[in-house]
Amino acid sequence: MDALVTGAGLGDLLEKMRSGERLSREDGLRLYRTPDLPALGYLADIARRRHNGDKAYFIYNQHVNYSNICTNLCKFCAFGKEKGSPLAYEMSVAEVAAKVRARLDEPITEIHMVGGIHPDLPYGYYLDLLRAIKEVRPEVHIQAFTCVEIAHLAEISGQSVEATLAELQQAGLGSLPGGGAEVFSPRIRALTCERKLSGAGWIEVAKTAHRLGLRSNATMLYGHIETLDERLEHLEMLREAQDETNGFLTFIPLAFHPKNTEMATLSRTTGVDDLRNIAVARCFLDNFPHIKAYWVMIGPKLAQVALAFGADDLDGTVKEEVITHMAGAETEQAMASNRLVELIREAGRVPVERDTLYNEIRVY
Ligand code: V47
Repeated sequence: MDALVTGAGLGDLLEKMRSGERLSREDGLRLYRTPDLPALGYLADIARRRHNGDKAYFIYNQHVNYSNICTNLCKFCAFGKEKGSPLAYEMSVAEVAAKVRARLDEPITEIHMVGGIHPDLPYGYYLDLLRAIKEVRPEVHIQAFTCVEIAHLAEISGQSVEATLAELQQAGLGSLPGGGAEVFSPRIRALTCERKLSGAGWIEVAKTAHRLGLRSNATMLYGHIETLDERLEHLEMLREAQDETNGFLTFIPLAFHPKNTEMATLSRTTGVDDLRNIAVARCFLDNFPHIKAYWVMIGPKLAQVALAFGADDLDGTVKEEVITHMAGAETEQAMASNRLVELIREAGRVPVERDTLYNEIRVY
């Protein structure tokens, strides 16, 4: 296998991966550009093994999207709708509580809850959502509100991001999901999501959360109009932030789904690019403990293969995925836990059910 990597002209990077030496942006570009996917996968597997050994993770989680009403209306998003649109919805606190209550007989350990940037829901609504979920399911970990939503909540609460996060934490918030990061480049944000919190703003909210002891995830929405340089700029900003706070748990590359968006003329991502993003992320983000292959976006089959290209996590049961399905995802909206176990085992890894913070719940 070493010969494969040397033959691809990546022998120096093999040395770097083995010694744990940090990759430069130029190294990252070479990895993105190599046509030799098996060589790239081999390099990423060295890094994956160092971080996670034989283990691959999944979680028993439930997604809840309290509202799709959004003032940002990003061009790549099919989920967000203007208030008054026939497809717009918002759930009351009681409705969200009912969604959680309906699955009390399932061993769910995490509620993943995000929504749009709503023009007029009051700050108290968000605190009540957290409190209501905790009342129905006291043990559950609530991973909710992207950095973009947190910045909005700080604005409507009239407080600093830090004070807002502390209050949300008090009401039951356990950690932040990785959405809303998109591509940090100001060029991409101007072209695709001009009203959204800036990349630097996103990083600042994440770092503030980390300083309060709240862990968070990070994502990158790839496969639209971004360049390879812009992908690496994004990864480098995450790596630098992680050097400072060590608060990120996992990185999740999100494959762009064009259907029903304002960018619907673009094609879907390819399998090669999906694997490449996982592998480059695993090689480049040397300070991230986990890399997730989100089966909803790349399909369970490719997510399973991604376990040999740097990923160590398949996300989870999900239960009711909306955001990607509005944009044309053809995957199921939920996955049985025994299927996740089988996918992992067949890939030669030890399946581990984890909680949000990667504590092991059950080793299979
Ligand atoms: O914030 C929006 C992205 C995100 C599209 O933290 C799209 O563990 C693809 O962040 N095609 C939501 N992506 C999903 C997300 C997530 C999912 C699973 C796990 C975690 C985690 C986070 O999806 C949005 C946005 O960045 N998105 N539209 C689209 N058309």
